[in-house]
Amino acid sequence: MPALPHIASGKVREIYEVDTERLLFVATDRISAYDVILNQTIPDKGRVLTGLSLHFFELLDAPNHLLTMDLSSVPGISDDDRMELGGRSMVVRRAEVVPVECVVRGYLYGSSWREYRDGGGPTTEHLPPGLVLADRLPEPIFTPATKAVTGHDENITESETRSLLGDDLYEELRNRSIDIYLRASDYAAAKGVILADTKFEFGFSGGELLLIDEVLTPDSSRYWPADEWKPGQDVPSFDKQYVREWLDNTDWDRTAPPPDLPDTIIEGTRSRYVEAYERITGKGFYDYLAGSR
Ligand code: PZK
Repeated sequence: MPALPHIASGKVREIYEVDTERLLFVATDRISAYDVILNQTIPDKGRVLTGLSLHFFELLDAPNHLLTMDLSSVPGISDDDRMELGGRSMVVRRAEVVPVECVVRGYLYGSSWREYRDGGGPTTEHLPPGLVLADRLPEPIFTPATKAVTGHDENITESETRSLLGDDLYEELRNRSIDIYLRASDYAAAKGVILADTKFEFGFSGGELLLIDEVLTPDSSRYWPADEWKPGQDVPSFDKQYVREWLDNTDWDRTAPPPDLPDTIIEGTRSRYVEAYERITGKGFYDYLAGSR
């Protein structure tokens, strides 16, 4: 997109280099479902996610990589780029990425539920017996993962993580991650939303440990409408359930290429993202858009 050196591509995000100290972190409108990138984009999805990250960076007031949303400070951004990138991009402080995904879980779901059901694994070391799918945990647990070669995250034990990072950094990341999870989940609960789990990334810059990447977005977190949560049952996710249900009613085998999404499903998915932004932040999405251009 912009005429800046490209540093990295994620499934739905891109990173460019601004200078030696700064990166441009861009959330695209791409969407993945069942780990496959769909053929269609969801208009405004990247701005919804960036707006949510911005909201939580401001709310949490924890040391983080955000420098500015103002792209006029970035050399090499054309007016066309600014139209395309505005509201979906953050100028961030370049950091040394800690090679561990800091996952915090308050509920038993996803890969952790599967480990638990199948006799235990790295994420279930500290869990009592007798829990059911989607149960609330007695207290939030820190369940780090590493990027595996497959691109899939691989859960690792506490002792593996301590060996990788050292005890001091392990404990710092665990304490910070759980503290942020507790604050964000209390905040979400007041809006009728359960923050089931979330993933943070951290990096070092100038000797300081910073929260980096996106924070508390629906792509990095599992948000549930509180009134749809029932222990023992699957819980529909806020944002992606609608597109998943449409995909489930096709004959798609969940390997690439996925089927094309009809316009009605694209539009329905977009409104669910916008609704998630408005419900979680309590702010109008159109006000965010107006302020971001
Ligand atoms: C960084 N990623 C993951 C995210 C991708 C890859 N502040 C930072 N400093 C240095 N590196 C990173 C960050 C951040 N955030 C994050 N990779 C590098 C990632 C989005 C898209 F392709």
